[in-house]
Amino acid sequence: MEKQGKVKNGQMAPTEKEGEKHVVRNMAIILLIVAVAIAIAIAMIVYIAVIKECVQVSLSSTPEWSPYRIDTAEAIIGVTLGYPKAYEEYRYEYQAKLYNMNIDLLAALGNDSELSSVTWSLGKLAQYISGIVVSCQHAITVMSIQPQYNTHHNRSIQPYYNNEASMITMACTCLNTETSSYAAQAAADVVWREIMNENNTLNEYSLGLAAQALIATKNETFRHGIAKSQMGIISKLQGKIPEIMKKGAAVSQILPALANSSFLDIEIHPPLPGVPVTANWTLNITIGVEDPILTNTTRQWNSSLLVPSNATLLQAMEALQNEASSNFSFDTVPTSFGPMVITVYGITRNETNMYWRIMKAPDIPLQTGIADTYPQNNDHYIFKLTSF
Ligand code: B12
Repeated sequence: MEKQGKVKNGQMAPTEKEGEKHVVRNMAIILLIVAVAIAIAIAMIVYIAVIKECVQVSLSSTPEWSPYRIDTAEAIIGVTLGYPKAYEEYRYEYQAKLYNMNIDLLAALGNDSELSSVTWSLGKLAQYISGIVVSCQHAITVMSIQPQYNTHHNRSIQPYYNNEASMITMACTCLNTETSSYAAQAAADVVWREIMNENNTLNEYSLGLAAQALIATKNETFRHGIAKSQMGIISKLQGKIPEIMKKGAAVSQILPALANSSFLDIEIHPPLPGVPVTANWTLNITIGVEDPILTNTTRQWNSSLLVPSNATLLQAMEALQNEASSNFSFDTVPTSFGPMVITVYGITRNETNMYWRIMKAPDIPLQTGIADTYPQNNDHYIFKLTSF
């Protein structure tokens, strides 16, 4: 027979068994809370370790900033948002990337408020938005982006459109007008649905952008979607950080997302102190142009150029182009490998079957592009229009 509970203060007092049950339940709850707290602490340690490894890889591998290196801008944005302490902890490496970046960005916006020139092409909305935010030019219309969204959001959602929806969410959230807020909400819903879709095929880049977009909305209902994207990123980064974090785009899309921030938060970071201008030196260089295909042209320039120490071939070519007496000119397009030469001395290659091959005289093809080649005194380079 079960023991009956005693009457205490007019109420049934719990039996000994019930009392034991209470103690066990309380212990279980306490253990659960401790386990959850430990799990959260471990997750935070893992996140911070991953973020720090990403920052180190990015800072040691991203080329220094120059107006054509939008990938460096992306890396700086990503590192700053993902790990604001980077400025203190990796001061030298960080500053090396920052050279003139802000000034160039503001100058570019001043000359071309929609950053429509080819240098800023490739749909680099990340820079566009950051540029707007950093330079406080909120009045610039991002409305031009909205029609893109309207045309796309009725189609089936491909990962590509998901990236676009993420960027539109951030752009329209940044604008913060009545119409743009509506567009931001609609775009954020697209992003959220794709994240919650168990069969989504988003890679770490798209997951990063998606998380940033949802973070930017500051809408609590997206919290689960944000956490899901972050966990997806962590699992995709496993063992691949050294490879992935070499790309500025990866740093800017992934790091802020892991640190619960978005491109729009760039405005909360105060302007950073400038870096000293590097000393100039004189570089003697010969640059030749050979076009046996379109215009049958051969030209050569022997010059002494004033360039920063350790200048790239790109910087030397800019210096030559800027010399009043030289009629040398060239043009490039941004690519994932940096600026690619498409025009020399007014001759533009036909994209479908030609390129400007760059050789160290007499005929050794360069193994890197003009932004990653460092000429020595008396070097001779040849740009030869070549069919493929
Ligand atoms: C195909 C190819 C080319 C083609 C591209 C044209 C075309 N319609 O396909 C042509 C022949 C033009 C070319 C040229 C050069 N290339 Co190339 N090219 C490649 C290759 C085999 C594949 C690139 C690709 O299609 N990627 C896929 C597409 C989807 O990605 P993408 O980013 O949009 O591709 C574009 C850029 O890669 C760009 N591109 C191609 N090569 C280069 C090189 C540089 C320096 C730049 C800035 C851009 C660039 O053209 C692609 C098409 O638009 C890569 C090797 C590889 N596996 O990556 C080498 C590679 C990128 N090229 C290389 C080099 C060195 C050159 C040249 C500098 C060679 C030279 N001495 O002239 C020139 C560029 C000169 C210039 N004008 O600035 C190196 C770059 C190394 C580096 N870290 O900088 C690579 C990695 C080969 C290697 N391992 O040495 N290339």
